[in-house]
Amino acid sequence: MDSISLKVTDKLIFLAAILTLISVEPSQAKIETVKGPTFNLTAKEGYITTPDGGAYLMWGYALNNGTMQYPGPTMDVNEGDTVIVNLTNQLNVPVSIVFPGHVGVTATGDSNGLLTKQAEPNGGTAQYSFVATHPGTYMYYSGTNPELQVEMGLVGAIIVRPNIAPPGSDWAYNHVDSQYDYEYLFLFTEMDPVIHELAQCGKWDQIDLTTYWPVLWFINGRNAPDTMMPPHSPLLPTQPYNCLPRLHPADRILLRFLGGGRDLHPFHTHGNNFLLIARDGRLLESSTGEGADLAVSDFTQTVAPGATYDAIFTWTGEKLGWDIYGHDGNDSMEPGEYAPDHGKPFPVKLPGKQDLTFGAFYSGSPFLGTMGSLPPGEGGFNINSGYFFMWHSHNEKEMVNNDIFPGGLMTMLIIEPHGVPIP
Ligand SMILES: [Cu+2]
Repeated sequence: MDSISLKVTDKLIFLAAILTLISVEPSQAKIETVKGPTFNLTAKEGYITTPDGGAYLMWGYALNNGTMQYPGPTMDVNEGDTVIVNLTNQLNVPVSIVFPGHVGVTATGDSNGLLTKQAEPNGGTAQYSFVATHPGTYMYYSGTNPELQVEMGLVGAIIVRPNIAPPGSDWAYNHVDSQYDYEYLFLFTEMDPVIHELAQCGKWDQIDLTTYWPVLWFINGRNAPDTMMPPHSPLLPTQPYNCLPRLHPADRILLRFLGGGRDLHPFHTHGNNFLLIARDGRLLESSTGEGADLAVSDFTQTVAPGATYDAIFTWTGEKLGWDIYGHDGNDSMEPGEYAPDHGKPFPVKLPGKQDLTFGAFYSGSPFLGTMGSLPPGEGGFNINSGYFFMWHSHNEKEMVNNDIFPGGLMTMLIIEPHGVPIP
């Protein structure tokens, strides 16, 4: 859908929640990762919270025997690295890790699982090793009873950095087509709370995975509006990662989409199409060295379970119909300004303020970086007078938290005026 109309009461509750929860300070623009190539993970239990007031028992991969986290730490390695992952198991069932998309994974461990070596319960260990031969976006997750263990939270992302990007330039793959200014992680999962409630009560024998019925949806382990809260919020000690993409006009941002659950998640970017440049850690090229010549422009990416996708998104205000800076013909152009619209007047007479439903994201002006007058008490979140676009699942049942709309697979893209730092 192209616009979301909320009942006024829903909207007020939603905005009040955002204003209460979100710091106006921006989040980081690089995906927060842990540098490898050696990682020590511990499978342990803990609790996460959801915006509807829920708290759920989870299993997660903790870094260096620290706090359980959902999802697991985002591993960051370079092409050619020999990656070593040491797993210690504090749970009371066997666990393991598989690394789809990597070849020649060697594993040692306490026991043989169906897919890989396992760490036995209550202190068992396993070790996995592989050479990261291809740059790209990957996942890791439990290869032991994954239907249950991935649901319980044993899943995370791996980023393999290419080795030929020029110094000071960020590329996702070994080609300039994958160059980006900022990158953002979108690891999608879903949850059936009944499974977690039965687990919390120790009623493992009553868990029926064939009646799986998710009612909570997550980006990087958080549901909207928590997706927009700062990373490492003290309110969410086991959910460290947020998802709040930001860019200036004409910047290129890399979106790393990962299907961590069991359902398809069609993720929709408002504001512009994206260019899908890679799937499952492979550039969409007709032959090696061609670049992303098979890239596809689209407005929704259906993210399949187990799959990963890399997309480049940019935005200039082209075809918006007016100069986003509100320049007259004598001003010099801003970087990334869409030239044919330079000096164009805003074509619409804005409605009277009494006819508008205001909100925290409104700047009071159609022009980027310009704060208009707002009634007392309105605005406040849009401190840079940016443009906000809702990004969300196009499977709109996934935009709730336990049937409470809006929530779930949703966040905001912020177009920031030039000069606003995106760290
Ligand atoms: Cu929409």
